[in-house]
Amino acid sequence: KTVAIVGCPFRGGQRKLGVDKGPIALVEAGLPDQIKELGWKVKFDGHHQFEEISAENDPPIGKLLNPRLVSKVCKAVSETVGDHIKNGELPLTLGGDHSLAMGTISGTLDRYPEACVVWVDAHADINTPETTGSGNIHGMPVAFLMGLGPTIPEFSWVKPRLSSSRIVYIGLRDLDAGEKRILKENKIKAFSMHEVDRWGIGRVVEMALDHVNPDRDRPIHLSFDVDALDPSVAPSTGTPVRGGLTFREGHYICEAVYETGCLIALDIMEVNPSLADTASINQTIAVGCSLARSALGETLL
Ligand code: DIR
Ligand code: MN
Ligand code: MN
Ligand code: MN
Repeated sequence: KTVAIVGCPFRGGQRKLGVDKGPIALVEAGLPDQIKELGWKVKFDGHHQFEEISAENDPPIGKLLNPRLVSKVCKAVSETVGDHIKNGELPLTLGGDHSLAMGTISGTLDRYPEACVVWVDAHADINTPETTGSGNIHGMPVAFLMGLGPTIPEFSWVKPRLSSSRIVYIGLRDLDAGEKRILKENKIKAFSMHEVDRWGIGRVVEMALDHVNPDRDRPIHLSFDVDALDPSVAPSTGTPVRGGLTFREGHYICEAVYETGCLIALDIMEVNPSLADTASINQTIAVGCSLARSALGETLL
């Protein structure tokens, strides 16, 4: 069993500086060695080097910001993730902003068309190029993966293969009006913080997995945006939203997904080691590492 770390120092899917330093910080904090201690072989040969596309060569397409850059980076990431899965390795992608999941999940679906996605986030990241208010593509990867919204030739490599029944959300609490409509129209299962409060995280994860993976026989791609956690737990992230998951709730999700034995790809996204004081930054980096460890088999006993 081998984990392949895919470090993605990328911030082009949103406007804030610093999230491209997330993967570097997670690795420098010792994540590769921590994963080795869990009994995995770890492959990491440096962070992804992305070719630059200068801003003047990448004007907006409609409202989309940095569209050619995001597309090119995500395409490269999808190939890398797909290759690791083909080699029998479990790709752990470190973001970077969450637009990268367009790449990671495309790579997963290339190898496992039947895979399901557990998306843990304060946000649904399902705006289309038409519904987006911000133009930030990190708010849109799920729409691209599902083929919602208009066709953008620059993103034609993204095959619309993720069906609405194969994704489930946990942790939502900050959706745009268009996103709420899209979730309803497509009958997408979502457990917001309201459901976490009502049922508790144990029942929520069980119901979430029952929905996307009733017989626990489908491969699972876990895409974890650290802003799903409460800002008191993960303060150093680009779009913190109060009322989030506790430290234990976040880790419980990872532990429960690991326990299924179905995890085949993992994303830890939106750690931004520049948006707070040193203590908060270190706290957020540490939590990024411990979420990854929990999803890879670390137990409390
Ligand atoms: C908002 C915020 N829905 C947008 N999305 C964020 O820009 O589309 N996603 N922050 O992580
Ligand atoms: Mn996100
Ligand atoms: Mn988010
Ligand atoms: Mn975000």
